[in-house]
Amino acid sequence: RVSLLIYTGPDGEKAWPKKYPFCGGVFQSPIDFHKDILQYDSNLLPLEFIGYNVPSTDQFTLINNGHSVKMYLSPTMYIRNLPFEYTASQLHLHWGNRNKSEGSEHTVSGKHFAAELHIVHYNSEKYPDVTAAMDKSDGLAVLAILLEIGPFNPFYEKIFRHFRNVKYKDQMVQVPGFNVRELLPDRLDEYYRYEGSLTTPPCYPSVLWTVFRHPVKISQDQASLNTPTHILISWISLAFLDDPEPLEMVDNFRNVQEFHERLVFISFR
Ligand code: SG5
Ligand code: ZN
Repeated sequence: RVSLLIYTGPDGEKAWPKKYPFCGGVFQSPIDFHKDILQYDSNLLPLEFIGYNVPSTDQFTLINNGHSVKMYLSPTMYIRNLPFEYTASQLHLHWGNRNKSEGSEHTVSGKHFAAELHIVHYNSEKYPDVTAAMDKSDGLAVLAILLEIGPFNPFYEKIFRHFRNVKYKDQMVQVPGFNVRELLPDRLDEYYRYEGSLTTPPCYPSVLWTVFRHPVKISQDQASLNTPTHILISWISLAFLDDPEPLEMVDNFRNVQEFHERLVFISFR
């Protein structure tokens, strides 16, 4: 049986620190962005995305590992305008469930968004791969995109349309390359920046977070909220455990963490 990442109940996130001490430590993520902790920083430039326009002749591997689904990115994709050069590793999503449209990890003034996309990068100037980087304080940079319900989003559909083919554990498909920049909001200049952690065990405090201020819209159908007939073809309940007893993977977001004595820097006033 695969080890399931559990968010609620006796083995839920409150119990993570027992096995994973970092989860009870400092610099934890996600957090709530509220005005008392925000500080404008004029040095925060828009990030530059190199190699993000991936030709359709290249492929991304999309895989269901039994507790979530992730898409490996191309090692030719990297970000500039951070303290180091960070190379793309994979992207994944956090979401809620059909009955409530709250699945984001970060919140803004206490408000959740429907879901949150994470694009994980590692410091390729100092470390050979994401595994070597993930427990180092300057190891990772994650971009977070808040998702809300709106019109159909053709760019996210380039991923979502393949989810029906990775419904079960260990299924894998190849996704034709596309411009990953199109998953990001139009405005790249406005974002929250802080030093935090992985939002899942082992919760290493190794992540330089960039959370874009402006959410991106996907449709209700794409999110599958309140549309049980779409369950089979969308990301909301993709992650099944071993057959024959499939279990929906829902509400895979961590609650916001305490943020004492720290500041979030913002690129906007
Ligand atoms: C998800 O979030 C990801 C992890 C990721 C953590 O649990 O899981 C998936 O996408 C399904 C496998 O990614 C992996 O396990 C791939 C190595 O952990 C990492 O990215 C470690 C470097 C935590 O990442 S997050 O803080 O951005 N949420
Ligand atoms: Zn994540």
